[in-house]
Amino acid sequence: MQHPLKKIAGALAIAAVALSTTTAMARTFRSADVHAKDFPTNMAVKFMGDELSKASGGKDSIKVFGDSALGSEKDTVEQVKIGALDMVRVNTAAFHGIVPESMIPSLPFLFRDIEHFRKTIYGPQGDKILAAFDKAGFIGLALYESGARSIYAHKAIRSVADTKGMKIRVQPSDLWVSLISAMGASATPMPFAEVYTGLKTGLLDAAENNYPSYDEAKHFESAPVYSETLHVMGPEVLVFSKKIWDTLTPEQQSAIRKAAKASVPYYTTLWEAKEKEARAAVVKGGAKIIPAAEIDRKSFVDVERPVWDKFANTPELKALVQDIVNAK
Ligand code: GTR
Repeated sequence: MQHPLKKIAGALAIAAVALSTTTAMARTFRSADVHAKDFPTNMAVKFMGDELSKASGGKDSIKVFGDSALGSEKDTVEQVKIGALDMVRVNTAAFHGIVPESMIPSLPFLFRDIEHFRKTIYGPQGDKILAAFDKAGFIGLALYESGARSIYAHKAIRSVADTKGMKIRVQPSDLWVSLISAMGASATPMPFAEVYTGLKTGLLDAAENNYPSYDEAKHFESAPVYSETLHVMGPEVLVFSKKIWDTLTPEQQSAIRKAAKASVPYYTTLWEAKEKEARAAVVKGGAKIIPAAEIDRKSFVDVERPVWDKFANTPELKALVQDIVNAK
């Protein structure tokens, strides 16, 4: 017969295991963003939080901090790296110096159109890019489209010659500096939250972004001509701190991954509507649009091709570029 104490110890051990697998500590994950609360990126992370909350019976949730409240993209990426912050949604540009694969979708004129982008970035090539965040200490959860970026200034830009000598704000990234320098312009790296003042004070002649950011940050007030150069379609990325991830149960980890995946189609619908709405809003606010049909795209493509070779500079990165280019 089993000793009564042994029996109790056995029961306790079983109870402890049950406790550790079913009662992971309830968590509210904090996620940072530079955009306002109602911007599609934040709405997507909020949606993800609701999904996660449902999946965990109300235990796990996400709180979004928008408007650069926790700092610039660079600052918040650093906080996530050391485990001081759980999550962050940034443009892939914020990872160019940390995850080489994140540079690839920012290569100028890489995607033929949005269908080409979706097929690859929401497909196997995007999965490869997300997986690459792991070795840098991040869990890549989702990539979200960001439309195409175009240059805005006081004057129209119709060919690359028009950008000569202009001071153009870029996201802090070597690729971005090279890309704008290749146009013959002078690249000024600066966090997103400072661009409004930079344009207003004349420190900058121009900046570049998609319609929703151009509208949200009111950049059209001082740079009212938006020329559809459509030079980069680099996506947004949502990452989780690997330091914190490793403290979670496998159940929590898979619920987070699942909720992040579910947020992508939700985001895409919001984004499509937002692009149209923002384009109309800037026109209403006084902006003038130079449509893509009036831009000498070839003049830009010709100067930008060397940027591909400079940054896609390993056999693996070159293969990834080729894989995207070849996707039909
Ligand atoms: C936006 C992007 C932001 C930020 C910003 C910028 O399109 O959503 O994450 O990267 O551009 O230019 O700094």
